Amino acid sequence: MKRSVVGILALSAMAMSMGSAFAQETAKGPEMTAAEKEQAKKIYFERCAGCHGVLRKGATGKNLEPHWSKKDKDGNVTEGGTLKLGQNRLEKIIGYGTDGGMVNFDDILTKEEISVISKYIQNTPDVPPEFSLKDQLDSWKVIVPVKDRPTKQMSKYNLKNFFSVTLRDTGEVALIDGDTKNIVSIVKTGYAVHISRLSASGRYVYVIGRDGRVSLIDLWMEKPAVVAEVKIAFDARSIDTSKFKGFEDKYAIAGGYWPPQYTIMDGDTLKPLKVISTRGVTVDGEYHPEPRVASIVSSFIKPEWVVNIKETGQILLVDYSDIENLKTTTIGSAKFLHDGGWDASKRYFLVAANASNKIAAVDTKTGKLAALVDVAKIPHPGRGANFTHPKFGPVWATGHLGADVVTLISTPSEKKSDAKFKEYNWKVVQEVKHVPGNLFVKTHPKSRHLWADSAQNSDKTLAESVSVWDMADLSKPKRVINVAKDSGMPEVKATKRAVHPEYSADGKEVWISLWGGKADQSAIVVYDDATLTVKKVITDPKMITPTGKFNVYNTQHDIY
Ligand code: DHE
Repeated sequence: MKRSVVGILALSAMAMSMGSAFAQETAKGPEMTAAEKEQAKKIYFERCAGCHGVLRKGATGKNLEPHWSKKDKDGNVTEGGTLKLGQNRLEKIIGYGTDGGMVNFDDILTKEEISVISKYIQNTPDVPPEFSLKDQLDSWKVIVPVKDRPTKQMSKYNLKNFFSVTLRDTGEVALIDGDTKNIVSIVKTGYAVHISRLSASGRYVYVIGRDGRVSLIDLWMEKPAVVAEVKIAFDARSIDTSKFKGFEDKYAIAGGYWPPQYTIMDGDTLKPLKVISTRGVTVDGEYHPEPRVASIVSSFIKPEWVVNIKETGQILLVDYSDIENLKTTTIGSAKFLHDGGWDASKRYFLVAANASNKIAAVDTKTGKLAALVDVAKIPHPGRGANFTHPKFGPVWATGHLGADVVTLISTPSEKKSDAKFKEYNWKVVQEVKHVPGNLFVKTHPKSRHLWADSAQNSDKTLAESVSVWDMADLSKPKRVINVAKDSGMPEVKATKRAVHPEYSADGKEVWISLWGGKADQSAIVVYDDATLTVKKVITDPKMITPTGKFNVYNTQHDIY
């Protein structure tokens, strides 16, 4: 209870600080009281900005500007902005969702909240302030200086099999020992941490909150704890570290949604060193004021980060060998870049251009676009899944939010024995039947199974279940596992979304989160990958809204 109050206060403070520099409203939307506006601003940040953008120009979600309109080739208006849609229609869309991929919010927001947010989006968008290097330095805190940190691991844990687990709505991360399944430590972080990434050495966990707060966790301490913190943006999703030989643990990089920029930091203190704006021109040649930083990954081939810019569709290769004289290669791909992962060789990074229904593959060796592959509606791979297909050789898999297939794309391999598969490279070689609403797919080099959730499916039973295929014979029927039932937790009205399969370090277990209501005790269900039976249900009163889970070894080495 105490924790969630603190979280709400922090958010309100942030919403207020953003509010101080907001522009005057110009659209004549419905009248709102100051209290309603504050309430709506917070809801918009927490629930809407991720898909629709702070300036509401649209990305994964539609444009939500009051006066926006879409015209056909004859100049007839085919779709209108929020003012044209009006209060009643907006309330229905927000409450019940749409076939176009908008999820329903009637189980998350009250009727009154839906009414307030519907009014808010008929008014001109607020423009939040910028966040400079100085602002970032002012927020920077080294809690345990490097000289006071351990020089070797102080505990006896098998750190390789630790899991960093996002407790979304409490603004915390749980560190769980994968061998015993005990929660070793719960650390306070930014709001709704999005991802955890590991330093090259596997010693540090870097996490980023949606509120842009980066926390550095030192696993070598007797009880792992946060040793440094910095705020790099008001709204953010991505983080990674420098992994190229000679730069291990030297730098970290985090990407902002608002302001649209990325920050390069010291790896072991998080001191912000350099801020680079991503505002610029889309692949269609139009200026965009809010090109947000989506996924970031560290190359193993060069001292470079692959930084994917959502709205412009530009993939940046940022060379960190000399950050004073930063060199960046800009590769045009397709708009609305989101999440992605490496192919099996770790030479190609495949990223979903989700609202373009494409996967872009960048060759990090040549620094060029290798392919732009058409896939089904709204691909959402997480980091994807790599395996050797019996007929088509090495493939990378992505699921979809808007379509009922898991798509397999053939990826190049330099192995002589794979030369026969070259003709398939960068082609969709198979679409495996699934259901819409799939967020994450996962496998492991030692496994014969491919796992996929369906967490965003509108059917409660499907959202609470995962599907598993035998990769040796994908024509065999998939096994559908009801994770909520397997957990033995009491049935409640709110959907407990089964989300984000993650393997243990040895590839023998698969962990699935049950993402329940924001006040409900929830669980992680651990399956034996060979038998597909429950091995353990990890639950605790503090286990609230677990979502992403990141196994230390697999995340450190990009194994998926
Ligand atoms: Fe995510 C990855 C953005 C909603 C859980 N998510 C990512 C990445 C981006 C992103 C850019 C890639 C980061 C990287 O690799 O560097 N996510 C967004 C959004 O903009 C969006 C659609 C809306 C929002 O408001 O945030 C969104 N994401 C969600 C959720 O609602 C999820 C399911 C639950 C949660 O915790 O919020 C969620 N996203 C995740 C997870 C990953 C992720 C677990 C990392 C997957 C991995 O295995 O690497």
